[in-house]
Amino acid sequence: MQLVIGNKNYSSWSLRPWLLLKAFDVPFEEQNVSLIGLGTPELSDHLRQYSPAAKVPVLIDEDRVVWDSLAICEYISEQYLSGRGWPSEAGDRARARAVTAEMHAGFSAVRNALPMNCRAKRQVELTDAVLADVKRIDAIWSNRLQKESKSPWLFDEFSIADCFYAPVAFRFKTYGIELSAEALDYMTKLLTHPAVEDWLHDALLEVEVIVEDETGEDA
Ligand SMILES: N[C@@H](CCC(=O)N[C@@H](CS)C(=O)NCC(=O)O)C(=O)O
Repeated sequence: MQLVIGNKNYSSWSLRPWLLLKAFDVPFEEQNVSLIGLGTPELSDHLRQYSPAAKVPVLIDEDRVVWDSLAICEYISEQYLSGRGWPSEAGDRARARAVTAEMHAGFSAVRNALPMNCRAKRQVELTDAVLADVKRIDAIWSNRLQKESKSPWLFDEFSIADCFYAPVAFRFKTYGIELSAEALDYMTKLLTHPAVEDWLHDALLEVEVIVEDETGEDA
């Protein structure tokens, strides 16, 4: 099985399924594609050789091609984890899917204003829209403490929901976003997950610069 991903320093969408595979020790080969030329027809043509959507990540499992980070995580959970990608309790599972969907389909202000850029330390002006997204993410991260198990993760076990918020943890770290103590605790836990540390290690070895994702003043 192969996972095609973009530059580790920048590709937030790629991190999600990569982290799920690594965290659950599912064997796979990684294929790295440069995202230089983001949004250009040339890059789209290049990416179209892997999937019709011309985006990464893409999972290739023998004759199956799965694109879109959420679809890939669902596929991995079904095919390789007997459903363990999601919480086992139905209510938690529904909530995990809901917060994952919020990340997948929303938070566009954070996504646009604070591109993932693992190696950088930056300052940006935060608009009201960004602050509103940050507040909601802080609440999602803090609310996990209301569950009985007191697991450090969003639900009882590390899940797809955590994989979806890992790129946000990198974003908040890069731009020095202020969080509540509870949310900061979660962010620290995510950033010190061994698989997340492995991703960062690889990201820091990269030298390519994607100008479209370089935002803000050096901090
Ligand atoms: N909804 C998709 C979005 C994937 C996406 O936008 N990937 C970006 C890289 S992080 C990409 O491939 N961009 C190439 C381009 O826009 O040309 C997913 O969840 O996988």
